[in-house]
Amino acid sequence: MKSIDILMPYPMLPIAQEQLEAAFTLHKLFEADDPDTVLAEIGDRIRGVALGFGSVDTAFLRKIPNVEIVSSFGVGYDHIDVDACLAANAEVTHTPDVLSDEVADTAIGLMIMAIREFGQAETWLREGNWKHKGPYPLTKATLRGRKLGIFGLGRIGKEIAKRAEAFGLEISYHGRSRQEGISYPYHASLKELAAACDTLMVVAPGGADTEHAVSAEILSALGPDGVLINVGRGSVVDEAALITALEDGTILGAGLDVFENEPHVPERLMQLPGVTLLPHVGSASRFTRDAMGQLVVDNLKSWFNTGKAITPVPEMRQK
Ligand code: A2R
Repeated sequence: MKSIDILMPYPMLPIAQEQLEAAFTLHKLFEADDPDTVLAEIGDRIRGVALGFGSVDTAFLRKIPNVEIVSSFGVGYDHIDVDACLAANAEVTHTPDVLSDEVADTAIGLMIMAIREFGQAETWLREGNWKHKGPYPLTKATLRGRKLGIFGLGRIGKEIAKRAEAFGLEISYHGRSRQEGISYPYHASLKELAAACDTLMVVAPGGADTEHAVSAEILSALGPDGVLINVGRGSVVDEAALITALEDGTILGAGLDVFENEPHVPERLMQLPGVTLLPHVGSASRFTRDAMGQLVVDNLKSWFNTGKAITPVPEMRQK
């Protein structure tokens, strides 16, 4: 496969970079002094893209007119214009399943942190308050008796539900349709789900269809004991509406791993005491990130060896 040219626009983990370098002719665009000039020179030869970061749109695809496959790192692919890839006859792959357990662990950890204020309690200890002022105040909220509403009961959502069952939480969900063989109650609208639960877990994908789905109206339906957890995509939540809802007590708290404009987190959000914030670490262990990197490599190798990718995005199966 050494005769096959692969483009890597941004750095990737060693596990991916080293294997791709050994198997293909790898062009590391991020090492070029002038990436545009390099791309103009080699663009026609590129047959595959290993995408760890950055977006893919029509303008980019025009620079690599003979591309056959875009192998993307991560399960979400809202940064890739799939219609443009279909029009360019380019396969798109992602890395589902291998990260589901890790993200579900993060979601549960974040939920408990947000509800029991463990981040704030640790700061209390580190700042010497325990010794000088006494115990950390009792938390307003508890996990006991909580009703968990999952927005996006997919691969990750189901792993979250499995874990939440062990914590004794009552579970229901919303998605575009009721799922067969799932016993958790289904709510036909997100508003109905928010009204029925007090802990809303967002694990739906980003993109135009879900943009700002969690609006002021949804937060109001969630109510004053409500806690919002987001491990899906920042774009799904109207961040300005969320800040207002937290400030005026429309909801109780939030645990966020994803934001609208990463890595920028609004100052007003950071000032709020009842909020737990993580820097998008859902899948970020070496173990899981290596598994994702390996799948990026395996998709490319499979495509060029057999003409089939291992984990194409769903839209590719419909073509
Ligand atoms: O709507 P359904 O029944 O196809 O359920 C999917 C749901 N979903 C949506 N729900 C409401 N409105 C939408 N426009 C919409 N689009 C999708 O989200 C499905 O149950 C769930 C997504 O599950 P999976 O496709 O299995 O994705 P996975 O691996 O759980 O990852 C979810 C997201 C990623 O897209 C990243 O943004 C993040 O978690 O890492």
